[in-house]
Amino acid sequence: MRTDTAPTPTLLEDYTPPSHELTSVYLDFDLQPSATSVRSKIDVKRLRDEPLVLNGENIDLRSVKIDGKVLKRTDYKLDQEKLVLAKTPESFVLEIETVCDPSANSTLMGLYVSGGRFCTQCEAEGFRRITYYPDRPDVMSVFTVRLEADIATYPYLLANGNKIEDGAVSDKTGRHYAIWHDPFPKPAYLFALVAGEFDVLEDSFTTMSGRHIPLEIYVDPGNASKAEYAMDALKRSMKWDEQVFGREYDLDLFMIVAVRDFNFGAMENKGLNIFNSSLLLADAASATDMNFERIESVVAHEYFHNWSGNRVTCRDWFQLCLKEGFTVFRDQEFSADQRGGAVQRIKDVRALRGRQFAEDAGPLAHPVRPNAYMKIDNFYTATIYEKGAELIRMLKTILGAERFRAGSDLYFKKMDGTAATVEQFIACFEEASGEDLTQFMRWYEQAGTPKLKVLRETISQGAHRIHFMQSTKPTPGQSEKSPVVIPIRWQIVGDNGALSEPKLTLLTGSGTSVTYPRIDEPYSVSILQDFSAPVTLETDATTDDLLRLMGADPNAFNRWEAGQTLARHLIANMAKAIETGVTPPADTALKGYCEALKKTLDDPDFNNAFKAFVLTPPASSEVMQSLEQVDPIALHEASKWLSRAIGDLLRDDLLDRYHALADTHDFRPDARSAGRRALRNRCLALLASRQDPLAATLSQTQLSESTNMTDELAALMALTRLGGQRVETTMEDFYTKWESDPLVLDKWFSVQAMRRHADGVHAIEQLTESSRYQRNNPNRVRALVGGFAMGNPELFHRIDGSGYRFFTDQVLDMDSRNPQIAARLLGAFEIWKKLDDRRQDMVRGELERVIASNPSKNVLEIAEKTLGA
Ligand code: 0A1
Ligand code: ZN
Repeated sequence: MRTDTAPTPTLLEDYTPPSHELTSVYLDFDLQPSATSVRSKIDVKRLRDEPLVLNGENIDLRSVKIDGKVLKRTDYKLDQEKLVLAKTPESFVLEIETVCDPSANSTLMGLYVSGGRFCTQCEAEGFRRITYYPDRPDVMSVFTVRLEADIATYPYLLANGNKIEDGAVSDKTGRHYAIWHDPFPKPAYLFALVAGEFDVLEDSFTTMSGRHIPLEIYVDPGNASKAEYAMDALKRSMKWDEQVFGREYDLDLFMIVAVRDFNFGAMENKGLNIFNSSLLLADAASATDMNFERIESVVAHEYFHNWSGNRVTCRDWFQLCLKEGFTVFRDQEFSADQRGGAVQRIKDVRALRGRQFAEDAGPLAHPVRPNAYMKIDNFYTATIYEKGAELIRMLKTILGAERFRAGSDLYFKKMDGTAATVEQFIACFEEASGEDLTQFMRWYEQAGTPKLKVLRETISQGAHRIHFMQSTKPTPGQSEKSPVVIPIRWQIVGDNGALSEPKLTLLTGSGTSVTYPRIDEPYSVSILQDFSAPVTLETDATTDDLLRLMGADPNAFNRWEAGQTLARHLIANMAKAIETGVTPPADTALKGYCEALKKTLDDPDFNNAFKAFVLTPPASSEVMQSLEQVDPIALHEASKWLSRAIGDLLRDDLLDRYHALADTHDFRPDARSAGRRALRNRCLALLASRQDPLAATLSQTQLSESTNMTDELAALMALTRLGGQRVETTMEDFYTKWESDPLVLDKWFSVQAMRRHADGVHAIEQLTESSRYQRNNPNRVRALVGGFAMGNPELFHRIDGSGYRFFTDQVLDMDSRNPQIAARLLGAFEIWKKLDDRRQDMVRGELERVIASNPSKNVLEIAEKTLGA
């Protein structure tokens, strides 16, 4: 919605409790694609003598009644955003009738139509597009919902809770209805309905107290077998939450529905999770191992929300991390148990560094619990989710597993059925553990990634001291920073492994030091093992230290980390050399680095998934964070240079390994098989980076012979990296082969977005205009426009500005239909202050153009903040 008045932010300090309580809500939907009528009947109790404010957007109000009496237009105030009843009785029945147009709803918030089916998305503020309602998470109520629709087009009618009745509508031919009741009080953002034709995959789970729960996954007709992996992941999640957190499922039925048009990944609506089909459907032929892995973790995430989010919800949206940080932590722990701790930690830290650290160091930095926002949709960020999860992880590290579990048990017991705050959450851990967590709260309040500086000093008789120091740079709106509590896990490591037990030091002030006795052999210190805190590290470690840790650190995560640190230095140095036009000196560190890679590759103690990560240097976007300002193309060249150098120095090993890891049995999506494919395809990618002719042959063969999407896509990407005339026909062949599978076509669009094109940005522009593109479908837009901005530095950062211009045009085009997605895309400019001056000027121009175009509130907030206006 466009607004001419300056929008005002919502502030945490302005929070006031609800003025009215809704004891029960009855909703009656007459579902018609272009005019759905919604009648609500709500039992209301006044808590304070204040007006009742009901939010509403883009809906037609037909009538309002109090205790059966129709209100006159002068009895209430109505504007574009709310309906206000100034005076209400102490307790009364409120009835409201509205009409909305789901078929014209391109925002995908509220009630909309996707693939001819009705579905909803109400978090965070979508329910107000369905009916007038106090659309805030601390207003919880018991919902009963009646759905009515054509039986032929909409054979399934689903809503939250348990179905209590269904049948034909007696006086209307061809219409049927269903009534659903959810006994657990919930806020409106957890409401959901779905109506349409589906295939259903059915299974069941018996809970720890012996309750039999039918499980149903609803998918497009013909896709049921593609939901089998999700079903398996769901059952494993249900079991895991019982065993690890003591949480049992509560309703009589659990349903998941897959939809193709969805703004986010998935949504935890009570008893009726709705998923973006890309995070639910998978089979060997059409989905990659990464897809399987994501499905497993998102199915778990949404299921875990049933307790951390639904049974205990958030008082207001400033507390979003309460459910998201905690639930991400829970899904990470689940994945670690399913797939191996070290590898999972590497994945999580890569994601954190890639997205959250960039956010925390840029113009959009905000605390894990922010204190102001324009559009809450813009705050579903890596900081709230991923940094939020790191805070919970630190809490567990500080308290230890047992006291952490006791705190979690207490939280669920004490806060069940309420809308809670971060303070209440932390208080439960304090009560259960006896620890004072006052200082820990700073992690929630302070934005920015703390820097941990570590220096070694030799003291008397060869003994050593390590100094740990912390500092955090100012972030927008927060110039002063106080020390946070940083748990640092460290250990002394010699050439043959551990020389001490791992220790945990808590840094609470700006600095502290620890001492350790003389050691009579060369050694290094492994710091921040398993990434014990979300900080950046600055140490005095030399190349020799990093090489020693790469080869001997008993902490697998830190072995990987040492390699990443070394690679970051190599890439940054090369980028500087390219930028300034000087030839870099022959680097002995490079040789040592590659030898260490080879040693890991040959080490039988490590699994293939781990080896694949060790052989993957950090992305240039990550290296960018450690630099002040850089020419992004030079940085990209430097990153390619390192992959090429690894390919050159390890060519024979990579080739041998590629052949040795060939598949011998049918596809299995388990972690071990996926690790094998990951390492094999990593070898292929490194060979392709050196333009090895053999890599072309291997990729061609792999492309034509593979029976799974992981190998097929890896081969396709290797071929696009190798370039040459055959790329165009290969891409076309792939398209034709997968023409009827939109999820695979999204992959095709991503490859197109990220590859080199002879005619530059124009090629991407043409793709947006082709009939193959679907500009209303978020997955497709993310694949092409998002893939271009985040994954094609050569074109996006073109010095003629054509990449930035094209991208901005696409954001503005999207904004006219779906502001949430447009605002999210625009986040790609958050790194602009790291770019060279010339590019900064161009990005500034684009951001100013966005602001001048009268964009949505979502886009305006991101553009202004990015610009620093
Ligand atoms: N709560 C969901 C995802 C979600 C994210 C953003 C939304 O609106 C702005 C809505 C839902 C989850 O964490 O899975
Ligand atoms: Zn979530």
